[in-house]
Amino acid sequence: MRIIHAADLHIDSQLSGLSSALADHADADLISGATRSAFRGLIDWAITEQPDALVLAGDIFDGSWKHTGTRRVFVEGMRDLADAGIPVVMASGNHDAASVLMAEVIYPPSMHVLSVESAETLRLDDAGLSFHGQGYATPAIEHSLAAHYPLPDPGLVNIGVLHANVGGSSGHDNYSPCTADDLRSLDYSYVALGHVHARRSFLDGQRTFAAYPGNLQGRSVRETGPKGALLVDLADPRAPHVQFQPLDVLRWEVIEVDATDPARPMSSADDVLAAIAADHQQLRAHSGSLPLIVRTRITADPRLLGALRASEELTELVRDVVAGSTLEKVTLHRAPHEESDAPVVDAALRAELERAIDDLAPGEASALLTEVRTRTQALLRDSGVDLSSSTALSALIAEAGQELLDELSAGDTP
Ligand SMILES: [Mn+2]
Repeated sequence: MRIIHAADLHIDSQLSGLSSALADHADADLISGATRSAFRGLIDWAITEQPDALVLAGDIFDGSWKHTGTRRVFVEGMRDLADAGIPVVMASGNHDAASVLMAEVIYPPSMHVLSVESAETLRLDDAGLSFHGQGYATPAIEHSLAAHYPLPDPGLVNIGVLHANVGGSSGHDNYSPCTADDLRSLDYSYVALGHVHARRSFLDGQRTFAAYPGNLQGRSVRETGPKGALLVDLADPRAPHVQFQPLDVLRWEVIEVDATDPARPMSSADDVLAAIAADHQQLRAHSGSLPLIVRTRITADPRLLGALRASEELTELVRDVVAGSTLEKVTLHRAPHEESDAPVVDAALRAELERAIDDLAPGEASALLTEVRTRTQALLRDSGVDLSSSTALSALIAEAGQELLDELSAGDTP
């Protein structure tokens, strides 16, 4: 008895943080179709594996926008699974709550969408499986859905389907909040989770009782490493065996180079480039032929940092040493001072700030641009600061945000 568990497919959502220059990139089609291709990969893999069911734990779609292509691709996948005799059990999440796409699709009868009204039980008697779950009626569910999930069905293998933030994971909206203990006390064999985009298993001793598969395809530099789905073997219902299958069609990675690391001293831009080249080689060795999108994050002392900042061609030089992969961005960071190396900003806050800066740069820049332009026209006329495009403004915002982070992190007292 086996199921495949996937979540957070966000079909047809676009990868973020890639500049418009990528439009002529060799992999442009691959990049724009990545979430869709990964979905197709999931369907093909399921047909090969022949599980007793495919479980989709929410955020299958990115939103309720009307995009006939998305619907067609999804329905084709569902029909192919139906032809292969594989039932699908799915629940909506915050992104596809009461989605137009969900409502208007005519599903094959082997596909089951769990109710958004109340917790529902769906029995696949032939397979000996009982699924319990509830989807999102509205995008923001602030109470715990799991609190109302039913008792396990005696004599069947019980599986929960839940889109929720377990344990208050930061960086994800705190929807349908619950604890790992809440899930364990449901007394199911396995709870198929969705919402948090990083893969994670919840263990009771050696026993996995719940897991997030993570999203199917990384979509930004915050979603790094292999992405895919889980094959859950329930031959022993008290000890599910969970195996990860990568299904991403391209992969995000961050190359971190610390020029102040005593184990790897670097004193020049050339040293830094050599270190990036070596780390990139390592990454390539682990990812086979899969296309990579990389950010390089360079930490250095003020002297070397100054030299790197002064180099107008740094980005191009880095692009050359990571040839074969797509360079998303190069970020520069000042190393903490030795005298006062306790950062002013702790790691969690730093991550929040970095996320805010990343999010602001591409999306919200144009509204901000209009505002800034009107208010600073006279002031900036002779400053050489270019606010004529949202790309230029985005770069400025990212740079300013980075400077702010460096100042806060360095623990520097004037
Ligand atoms: Mn979600």
